[in-house]
Amino acid sequence: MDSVPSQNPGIAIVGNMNVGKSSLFSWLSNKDTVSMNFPGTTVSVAAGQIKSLNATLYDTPGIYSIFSANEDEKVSRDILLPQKAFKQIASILLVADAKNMKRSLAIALQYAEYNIPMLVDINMIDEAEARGIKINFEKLSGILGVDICSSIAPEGIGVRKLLTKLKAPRIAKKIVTYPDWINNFIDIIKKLCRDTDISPRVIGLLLLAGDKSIEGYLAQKFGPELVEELKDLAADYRKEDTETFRALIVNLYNKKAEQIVKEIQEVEPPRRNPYLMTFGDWCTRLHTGIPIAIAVLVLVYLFVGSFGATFLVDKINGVI
Ligand SMILES: Nc1nc2c(ncn2[C@@H]2O[C@H](COP(=O)(O)OP(=O)(O)OP(=O)(O)O)[C@@H](O)[C@H]2O)c(=O)[nH]1
Ligand SMILES: [Mg+2]
Repeated sequence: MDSVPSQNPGIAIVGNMNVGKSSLFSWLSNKDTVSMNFPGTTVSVAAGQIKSLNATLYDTPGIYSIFSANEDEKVSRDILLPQKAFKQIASILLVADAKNMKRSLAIALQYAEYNIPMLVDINMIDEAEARGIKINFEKLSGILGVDICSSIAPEGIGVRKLLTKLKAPRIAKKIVTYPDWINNFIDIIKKLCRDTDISPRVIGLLLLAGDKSIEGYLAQKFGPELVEELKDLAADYRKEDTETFRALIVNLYNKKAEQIVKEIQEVEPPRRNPYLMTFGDWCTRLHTGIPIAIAVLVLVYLFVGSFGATFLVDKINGVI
């Protein structure tokens, strides 16, 4: 891999849709943000500066999978390839939704394949807590091999620690196991495509998925002949069409993510008073609810009629 430029590197905020990426972006970057059109698309990407790190931060659209062909999602993946108007991405800030760790980890495992230093921020911890979701951050850090932060983005909670941890993000472990034929194809890529800006593993996976952006990148770097050869080779290895491959590979990430969630997450239903819960149930049932309503009315009558109208009025008259 090419060495990471030390002067004003790029940091990409990535993650699923609606997880709080843009909210965090506004806390992390300075006020002078600009909106930049991503080459070959109608998608705009917000760019801002993180002064303390001397880095440019990019806010990307939400992504379901790096193998999606959707224009918005393509941007969140292709920003990791060298782009003229953008700084080379030296690290990734992956924003996860604490309420939906399976979906968030599935995408984290995919970005891990890029071999670009990554920091995972688990956002929306307020909403997760309200649902009784407890996440073991330390265990997750051990499994993924990266630091884990947490935040409540709209309130800026967790942002300071995030900035500190962004100084030295780590390269994630590669923990998804692929079938042998995929590993064999990746080995060929390792031999044929040297000194690439992203890892040969992800190049191999994207070629098998029929991704046009990676074909364009390789054509520019190694010439169109090699790309045609690699495309034919990918089709031979894959046997099925690219859509079937994408479904297979996304399923692998989802399964691994599900397995991790079982190890790192506990869900405790919010504790409620059992007596109050039983009383609430009685109130909502017809045969118990009506007597309760009558009893409440009688109590109100006794309170207002006997205590208020007789006792209190007599007392007040006595005082006057
Ligand atoms: N309760 C709570 N709400 C949050 C948190 N972070 C973000 N939100 C809310 O979630 C919504 C989506 O936040 P965004 O920052 O736009 O999310 P995004 O990831 O940029 O969304 P896309 O760009 O559409 O993928 C907004 O209404 C935020 O106010 C959080 O930590 N807690
Ligand atoms: Mg956004």
